[in-house]
Amino acid sequence: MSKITNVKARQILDSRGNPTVEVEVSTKSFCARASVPSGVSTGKYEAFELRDNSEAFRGLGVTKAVNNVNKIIAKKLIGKELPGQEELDNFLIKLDGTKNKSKLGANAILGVSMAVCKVASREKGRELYEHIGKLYGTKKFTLPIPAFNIIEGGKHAGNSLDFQEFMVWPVKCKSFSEALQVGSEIYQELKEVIKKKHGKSAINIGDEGGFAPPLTCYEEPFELILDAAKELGYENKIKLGIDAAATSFYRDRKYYLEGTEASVSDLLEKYVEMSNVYPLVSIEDPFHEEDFENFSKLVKKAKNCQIVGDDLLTTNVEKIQKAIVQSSCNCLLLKLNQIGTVTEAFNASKLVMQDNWNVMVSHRGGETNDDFIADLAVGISSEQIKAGAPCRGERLAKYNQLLRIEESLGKKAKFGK
Ligand code: 2PG
Ligand code: MG
Repeated sequence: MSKITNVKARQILDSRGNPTVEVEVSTKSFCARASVPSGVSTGKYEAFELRDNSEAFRGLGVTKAVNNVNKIIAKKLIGKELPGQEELDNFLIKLDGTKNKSKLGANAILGVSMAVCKVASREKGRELYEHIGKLYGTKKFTLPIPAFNIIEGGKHAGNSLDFQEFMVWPVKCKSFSEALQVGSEIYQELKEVIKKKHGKSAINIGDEGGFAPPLTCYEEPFELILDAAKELGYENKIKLGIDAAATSFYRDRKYYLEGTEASVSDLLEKYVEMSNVYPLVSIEDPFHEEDFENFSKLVKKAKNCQIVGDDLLTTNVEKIQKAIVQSSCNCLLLKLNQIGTVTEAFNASKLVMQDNWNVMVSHRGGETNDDFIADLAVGISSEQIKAGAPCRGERLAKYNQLLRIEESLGKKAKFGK
C-alpha cells in the first residue's frame, strides 16, 4: 500500500442548499473525494453533526468540521501508510474520544472514512462495491430493490401529510434496471394523475424529488400511486412502503394525526388496517424514536410487512441489540452518517443480518452527488435501498451508479431477494 500524501476538506452545499463537508484523500497515484449527507428529520441518538452556530449560513456552516479535518486529522494521516478501513476508523474514533463524535464532528470523521475507503479501492484496482465486499466478507453481490419515495409529507414537504414518505416498490422485476424503469414510468404517470386531480401547482416536489401535493389523509397518496400504476398496467408489479417518521407527529407524549390526537392503539390499528387494505410491505418508524415496545407489537400484528427501524436504531449497535432482544423490528435502515464511520455501519449491518433481519441502505434528506451508498448496498448485499424519487441529480446519482454496477457484474448480477 502507498502513503497518504494529502487529506483536504472543504465546505460545499448540499441538495437543500445547506453547507456540508467534502473530503479528498490522496496517495501518490490516486485521489478520492467523498461528501457527507445530512438528515432533515434526524433521530435524537444520531452521531453529532458539527455545525458552526455562527452568523454565516444562519448557523449551519461547517467550517469547524472542515478545520478539524484539515488541521487535526490530516496532520495525523499525511505521510502514513494508507491504513486498513477498520484501523483507520478505530483511530478516528479514538482521536475524537467522545461517545457521539461531538469533538471532531461525525461529519468530519465520516468524510475521511468514506474518502479513504474510496482511495483504497483504487489502490487495489477494484470497483468500490468489490472493495466493500472484500472488507465485509460478501460472497455474492446482489443489486438492491429500490424503494422510490414518490409522494412526500412530514418534515420533507410543505403540505399537511403527516407521514414523511410514500414509497413504491417495483416487484416481480428481473433486474435492477427493469425496476428503475418501472419506478420512473410510475413517477412520470403519477405527475399526470396528480395534475388532473389537484391542478398544476400540486406537482411541486419535496426534498427527495417526490411530489408534495396538498393532501391531508394517508389514503390519498396510496390511491394516487395505485391509479398511476393501473394506468400503466403495473398494478401487479408494485408494492407500497411508508416512512411514518412518527417522532415528527409525536408531541407531549401524544401522537397527532390528521389534525386529531391519536392514541397508541389507534395508530397501531391504523397500520394494521393499512396493511390489510393496501399492498403495503414496509413500514418505517411507525412509533416515536424510543418506543421499542410498540414497535414489537406491530411486528407481531402486521405479519405481511417488514418493520423498519430508522430513528429508533440510528445505525447504532447498542440500540440494535435492544431491538433484537425485544423483536422491535425486522429491518435496519442503514445510514452512514447516523453513526459516523464505514466500519461501524458494517458492524450494525452484520449484527442484524446474523439475526435474519433485512437491511435497507438509505440516503438522507440533504444529499450530494456522492454515490457511495450505491456501492455500499451492493458491497454488503443489502438487497434493499432507498434513495428518493427517480428525479433530481443527487437522487439519481445513486440509481445511475447501480445501473453501472449492474452492467459491470453482467450475468453474475443477482437482484433483490
Ligand atoms: C428518513 C430520511 C431519508 P432524513 O427519515 O428515512 O429519507 O430522512 O434524512 O430527513 O432523516
Ligand atoms: Mg426514516
